[in-house]
Amino acid sequence: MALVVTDAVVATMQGGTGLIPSGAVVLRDGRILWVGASDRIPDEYQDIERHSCDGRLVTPGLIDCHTHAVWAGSRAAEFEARLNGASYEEIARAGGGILSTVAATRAASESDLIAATLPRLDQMIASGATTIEVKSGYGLTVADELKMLRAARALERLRPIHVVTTHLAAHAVPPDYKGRAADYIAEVAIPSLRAAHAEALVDQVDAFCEGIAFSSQELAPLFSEARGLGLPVKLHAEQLSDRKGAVFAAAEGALSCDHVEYIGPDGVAAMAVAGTVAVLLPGAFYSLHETQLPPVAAFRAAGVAMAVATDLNPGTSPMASLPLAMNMACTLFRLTPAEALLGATVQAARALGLTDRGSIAPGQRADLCLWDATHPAEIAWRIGGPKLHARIFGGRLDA
Ligand code: DI6
Ligand code: FE
Repeated sequence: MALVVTDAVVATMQGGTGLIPSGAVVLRDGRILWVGASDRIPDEYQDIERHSCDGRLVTPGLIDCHTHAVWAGSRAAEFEARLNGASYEEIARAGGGILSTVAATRAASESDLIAATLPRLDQMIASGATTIEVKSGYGLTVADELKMLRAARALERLRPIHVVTTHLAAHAVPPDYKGRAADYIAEVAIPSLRAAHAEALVDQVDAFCEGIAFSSQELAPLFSEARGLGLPVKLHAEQLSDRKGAVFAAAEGALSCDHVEYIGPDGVAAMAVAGTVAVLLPGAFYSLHETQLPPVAAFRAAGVAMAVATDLNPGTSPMASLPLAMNMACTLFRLTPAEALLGATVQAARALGLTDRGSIAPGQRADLCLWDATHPAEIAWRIGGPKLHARIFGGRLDA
């Protein structure tokens, strides 16, 4: 299988957007072989089938590095309650919020969960995603966490998408462990991680470090278990308050700290030293009517890479479109359009510990997006993004 994409505005995402105004990309056997000017395609590739982009923008396939895409049930009533004055934390403490999705997810079978997820997955694909991360965290028993991870793994067999699975049993303390968070970690989170790893269901480990969830002290045994299993860690840190989660996670060598609106200078410095990526999730900020902005200028000054993701979930970010998240990252957080696109490609790959995708360069996976656009800034500029003209997944055009 080989294909040459020609007459494209190619955003290679190497050294910024790395724009090639009239570019071509040679693909073979699921990999990128060559990228350069359309009139410089080497002779050895002259016989390969060509697809003209007629001047359209081509980017790497987008990478959504933070989603809770698998869930059952609805949170529309909670949305209304919040508009009537209840806060996200009040609802959570009263047993709603994440725990209401837990009840619905426990009641669903694996195939129910897959069926509920596919329409959301199709929206992500239609918006340009070629790799997505999917977390567990709405099961909170060993069996239900495994069921979620199996459903997440199944998605890859049903659609042209790469799925990175994340164990997030430390998302909330279930009612039967109320006030016993450390026991929950020991009796459910760690055993479910071991079982998921034994079944090859888990690629990385995440947790929610927050007043309504877990402290870093409670999470330490889980992260050390992850290390023992050779699994990378990441953390929902400083979303609603500064719990010093980023300092803890960076010291554990975390791939990313996510949300980070309330992070302090100590957290930023720790992330810079560890090379931990800041994953910005403007959909949750928007939905929760947050006013505390993530310290974008401090991340830039410290050289902390910033990724952008949807945080697709029923509570705080019912949003499947990465281009919309990129628009929000620019409008709400003041990222530049180039930073937002880097955030959904190069930096998102880093946040997942993946080196084989995120840019258009020889050796990278042949996952590309062809947009009805002519400049990379258009993806973030248009609210919801320009139309995806076609998608190339594993070197195959699936227009
Ligand atoms: N922070 C979030 O924004 C999501 N999880 C988390 O730890 C929200 C999940 C939910 O409300 O269902
Ligand atoms: Fe999240």
